[in-house]
Amino acid sequence: HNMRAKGMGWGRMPLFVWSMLTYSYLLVAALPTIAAAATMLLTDRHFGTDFFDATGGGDPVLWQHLFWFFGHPEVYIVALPAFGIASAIIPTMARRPMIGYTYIVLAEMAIALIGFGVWVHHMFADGLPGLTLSFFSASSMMVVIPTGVQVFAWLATLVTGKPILRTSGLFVLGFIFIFVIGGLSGPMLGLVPFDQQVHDTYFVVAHLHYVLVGGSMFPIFGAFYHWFPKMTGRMMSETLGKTSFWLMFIGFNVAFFPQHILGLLGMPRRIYTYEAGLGWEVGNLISSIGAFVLALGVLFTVIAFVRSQRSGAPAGNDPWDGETLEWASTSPPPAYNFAAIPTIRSKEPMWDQPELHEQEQKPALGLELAEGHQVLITSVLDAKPQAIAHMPHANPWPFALTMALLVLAYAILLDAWLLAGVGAVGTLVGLAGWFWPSGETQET
Ligand code: HEM
Ligand SMILES: [Cu+2]
Repeated sequence: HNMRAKGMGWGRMPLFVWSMLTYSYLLVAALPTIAAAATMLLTDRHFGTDFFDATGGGDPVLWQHLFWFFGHPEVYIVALPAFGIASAIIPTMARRPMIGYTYIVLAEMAIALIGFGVWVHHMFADGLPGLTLSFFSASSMMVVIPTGVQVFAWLATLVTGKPILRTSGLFVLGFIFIFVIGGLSGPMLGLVPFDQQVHDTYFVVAHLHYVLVGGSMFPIFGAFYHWFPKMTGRMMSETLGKTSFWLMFIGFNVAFFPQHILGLLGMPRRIYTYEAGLGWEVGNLISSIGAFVLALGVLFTVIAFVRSQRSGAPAGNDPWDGETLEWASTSPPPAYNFAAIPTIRSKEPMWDQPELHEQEQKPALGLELAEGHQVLITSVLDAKPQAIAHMPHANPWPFALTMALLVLAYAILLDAWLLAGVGAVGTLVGLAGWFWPSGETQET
């Protein structure tokens, strides 16, 4: 709120930023549950508590509740940023503003909210009371509405625009296609009698790959092609990119569509090998072939990446004629992004404010950002520039902290108490180092 450009308000925020905002709240609300559950599991395993152990009066179903109370919101934590990526690429690709901006924002918030009320659909085969199942079946169906709103807004924007099909756009179209199929198997699983038949079969594996790979991996590849020129200043090869897309798209569907059928034929998941002669051989063979094609597709993107690093054409500030502000700065942008933060008067500033295409902007109130990690601090209500803050530089402490935590967690798992002590001390040192006042962060 106090670090924004003048004129930047709720109604002008890029949809990608909206999705990241919604995602952040979801993350903060969902993670404590899994942290608590994991700690309880740890004390069950090592310190003799019985939270989840029926022999000591605990309840394993409690574990499932806690896990899925985190787990279902988590699938939207994965999906929301990807929805935001799609909403960022689609207007640039369709050459027109997004249709239903407000509805997309509201839909994402609705998804985040409803997402907290559906977790029991992962426990339909537990033998819970019928009324419970009906409630969670109904709430699961509700998610379809805001998800549909988004899909139709994207499609309407594409249909009424003049789309230019680049690699990033192909990945977004692939995302919509695959995600919609996953969005169809989801509500099927939300039907209690159907789910009790296919729970823990490959039908669920097919569903989760359609929604997660389609809903997250494809948009992330699209984002990579869209923003790579901005991040590095070099273009990626469209030929390699499009080849990569088609191999990935075909490979993905060949790999995962047959798993729907395998699931309906009763093939259970979470087993590493199966007896021959159960009728699942052909489906699995096709699936394996698809997996290799998918991997080959990914390889093409790796090649495109390496080649572009070495010899990609210069990208310039705005290779796609994009509508949002990042295309006004150089590629790659300086650490402080803009020497003078521009004033925003539109949802698509780069299309509506020709002055943004000129190199030099006048600094507001003589506050010019010039070097390193500087940001402009503005007043909360009307974004008046007030001060320049110097943000800390990148340092190794957060990484050191994570490594120490990793050692600590594994040491406890393995009952290696000496190592656990080392990990604990390392964690404390990491925390102290990270938060030690460095004198770098200051306002002028
Ligand atoms: C209307 C939309 C959706 C509905 C009604 C739905 C419903 C379900 C149900 C009932 C299951 C449990 C199946 C079982 O184990 O028997 C399931 C599993 C799963 N869903 Fe969805 N789903 C939807 C959308 C999504 C989305 C958008 C994502 C991710 C972005 C997702 C990710 C998953 C995952 C990862 C699993 C597997 C969890 C496991 O390991 O058991 N679903 N879904
Ligand atoms: Cu779920």
